[in-house]
Amino acid sequence: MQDNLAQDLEKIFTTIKDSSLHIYQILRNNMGETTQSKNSTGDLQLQADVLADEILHKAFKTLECVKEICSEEQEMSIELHNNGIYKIAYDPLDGSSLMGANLSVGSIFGIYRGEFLPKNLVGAAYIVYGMVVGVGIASKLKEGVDYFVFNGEDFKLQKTLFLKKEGKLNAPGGTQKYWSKTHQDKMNNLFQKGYRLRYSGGMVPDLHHILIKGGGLFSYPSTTDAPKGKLRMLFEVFPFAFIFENAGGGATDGKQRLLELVPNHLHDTTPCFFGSNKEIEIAKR
Ligand code: AFP
Repeated sequence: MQDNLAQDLEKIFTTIKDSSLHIYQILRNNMGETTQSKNSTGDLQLQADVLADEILHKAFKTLECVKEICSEEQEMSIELHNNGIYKIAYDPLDGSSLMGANLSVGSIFGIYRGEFLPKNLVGAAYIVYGMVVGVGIASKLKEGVDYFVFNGEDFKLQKTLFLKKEGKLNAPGGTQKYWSKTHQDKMNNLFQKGYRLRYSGGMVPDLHHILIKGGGLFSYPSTTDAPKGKLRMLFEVFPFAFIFENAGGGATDGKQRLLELVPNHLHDTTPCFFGSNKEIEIAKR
């Protein structure tokens, strides 16, 4: 199949925008419902998770250029078109445990040309379901993160987001009781400098908040209860690492660039820090 990256990404991003409206409808109809089924890592699946995954699977199947998909809700990846070029890894509904509280949740997408390796990422996107539906899009062909908002008729480009050198927000994930002393000191250091605590427990709104405000740090470190971190490389960490670097910031596991990591398994996790460059330097210390 002819590889025309700009056109193919346009089709994939349009499909993500269209799907966001169907998923938003489900969130409004099925708030907080659970099913008996469990996902591949044993989490109880909420009705909305299952339905969001089905919507995206069907939507990506309409694109000949998509070879394979890998969903956080499925154990294995699924082949869609033998002659396809791109592989899409996605978390159909991230933060579903926050739905009962009516807090914002999101979807996350990584678009790989070739194997599911960070060096093959050609684009990434997130959907944030809040008081409006917002879609952030990053492409290998363009700097910045294009942020679109649905205005009731169509998606309007609201702003192209870039990170400044430093920010004022600190979003420290994970159970503090299980943080290492080093991590505890890093977080205290930021708060002593006057950083504001902004953490909802939803990766998508928490990271979008830092992008919209132009800077800060989000962390989900290695903890004694989750030594390899909690967030998954393929569908959560690599897409947002791509997005933050596209916005002029950085993304590290505390030692190296997240986009240099190599997963051994589709559902591998990693400690992760995303932010503007000054905060990433602090995270690496
Ligand atoms: P759920 O999908 O179970 O709600 O978890 C959300 C999440 O994967 C991610 O969105 C958050 O950043 C992270 O977990 C929050 O984890 P902690 O509650 O341990 O900080």
